[in-house]
Amino acid sequence: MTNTAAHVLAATLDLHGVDVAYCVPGESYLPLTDAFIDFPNMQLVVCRHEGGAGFMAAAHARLRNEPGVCIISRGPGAMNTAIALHVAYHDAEPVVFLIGQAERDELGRGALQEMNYSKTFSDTAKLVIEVIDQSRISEAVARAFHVAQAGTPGPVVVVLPEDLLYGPSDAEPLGPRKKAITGPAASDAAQALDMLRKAEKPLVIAGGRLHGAEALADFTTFAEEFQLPVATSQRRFHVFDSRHPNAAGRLFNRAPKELLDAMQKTDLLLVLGERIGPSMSQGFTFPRAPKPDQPMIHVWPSTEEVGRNFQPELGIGCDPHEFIKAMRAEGAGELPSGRAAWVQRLNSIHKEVMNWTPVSSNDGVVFGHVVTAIDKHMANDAVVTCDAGNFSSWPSRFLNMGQKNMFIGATVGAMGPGVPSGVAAGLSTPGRQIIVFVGDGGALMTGNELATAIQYGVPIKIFVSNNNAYGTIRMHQARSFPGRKTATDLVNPDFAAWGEAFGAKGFKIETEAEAEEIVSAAMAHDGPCVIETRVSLNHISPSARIDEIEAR
Ligand SMILES: Cc1ncc(C[n+]2csc(CCOP(=O)(O)OP(=O)(O)O)c2C)c(N)n1
Ligand SMILES: [Mg+2]
Repeated sequence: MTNTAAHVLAATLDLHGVDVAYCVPGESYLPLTDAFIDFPNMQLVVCRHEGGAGFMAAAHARLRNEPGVCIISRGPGAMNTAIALHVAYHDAEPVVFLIGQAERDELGRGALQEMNYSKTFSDTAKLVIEVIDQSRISEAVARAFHVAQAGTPGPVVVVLPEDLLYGPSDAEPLGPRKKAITGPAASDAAQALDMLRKAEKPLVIAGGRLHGAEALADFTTFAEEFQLPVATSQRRFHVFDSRHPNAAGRLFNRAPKELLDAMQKTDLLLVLGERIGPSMSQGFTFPRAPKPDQPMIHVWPSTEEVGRNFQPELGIGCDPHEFIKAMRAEGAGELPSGRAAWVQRLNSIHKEVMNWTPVSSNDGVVFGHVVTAIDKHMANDAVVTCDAGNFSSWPSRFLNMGQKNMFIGATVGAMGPGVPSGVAAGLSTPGRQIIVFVGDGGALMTGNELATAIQYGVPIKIFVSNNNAYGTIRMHQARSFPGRKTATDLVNPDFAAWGEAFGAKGFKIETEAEAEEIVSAAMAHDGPCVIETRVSLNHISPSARIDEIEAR
């Protein structure tokens, strides 16, 4: 039987194990939305903005360690999702974007909503596949899934002309290609082992390519066996338990000086499963680019990447879990006698840094009161999602995380992923507690996806830190242009009422004294909640106050 190309495409998604895809529908791909009806195993989630749909697909990729799927309409829809492509590219998330296109016989005339995706996404997609013939539809989609995951993961765009989707196709639906698992070469493994055994003060910086219960458990055992202190990289805090005695802190944006000073005494950096971006590396200073101050082993699943920005002593382009297995197979042997004390020293600084001494302010609740209350009520497998903004510095610093948790936020610092990622957590890995952190700025960028949460019954808890400002930018103004505040004040809705209008339960925290009780009530509520905190703008982060910055 001859099917439409859209049907073959849907069958190919099905063979790839896709059970949830995120979309905003468009007339440019009607046959594909229709084909989903014949594949009841695949849930097509309808979102409110293509940026939201894209963020959900990227969060799916992180949650499940497999490609997320985002289906959107041509031109305007594609432009709305551009932010998610940018995030997926920088954050190395495998996402397949299926995007509509004008009809083939009109291309080049400036047809309705036509655009050149190869040009537009040349900087934010690993690959743009323009499907030109319906006989090649399954091949194109299978290639997209493969390329999205291979080496450094990232987004792949598949361009689908409208007429092509309606057209007949005899193409055989294709399943996934087996993922190549790469291990370290024997000589590299031997060198790494030697370096790890000899170092007096090694330090592991662990990142988001360490994924899944088995890899993370092996990682913990590896750190214990080899007496390694472990720091986690920006917004990948769950890869090592913050309460473990080998925990050595978090390398979020502007990590505390006392921690960095201690870490910099390391004589061997092992950067494991992280690409080493600007935030985690404190602006390419730790490790320093291009030549790190310390000997460094860099393990990341692409040989191209391990020497691109840095000159590590040893760059290994392999799966980080395979590296761990190779080290554990040989064993730690005899380690320098001072290692335990070194681990303990970093751990004690880490514990100090995570221990918040409560402070108050006369211009609103200091957000630390809310975050420490959340810490007490957070499930050990909760998903925590986060927008960008200074409010995020509180959970980044004070919220404990274990390996069953997952922290999702764009390392590239985009506002907007918080609420959509929370929705994806409920749909891609259902049954978990979902805690979302957003500012008042970010809440009104993509917060409308709360409607999607309500529509699909996702019990998302959205904590809005409301300082009536694009506070981060206000802080930068105080630093660069003291006394000249502009374009950062915001007049906001009542966020608790905003949440209620969608159908969530609204809460408002207006004093620090009520933080604990309201957080407890919201966490106990069996359904979606919006918890607005009227926060201090002045106490913009755990380490910065705007009045102090301005006075300097
Ligand atoms: C999509 C996007 N637009 C703009 C920025 C620049 N930016 C970074 S933080 C910030 C303000 C965030 O405000 P809010 O969400 O209220 O958090 P706050 O900083 O006040 O805690 C802005 C505008 C960005 N990172 N991402
Ligand atoms: Mg704000």
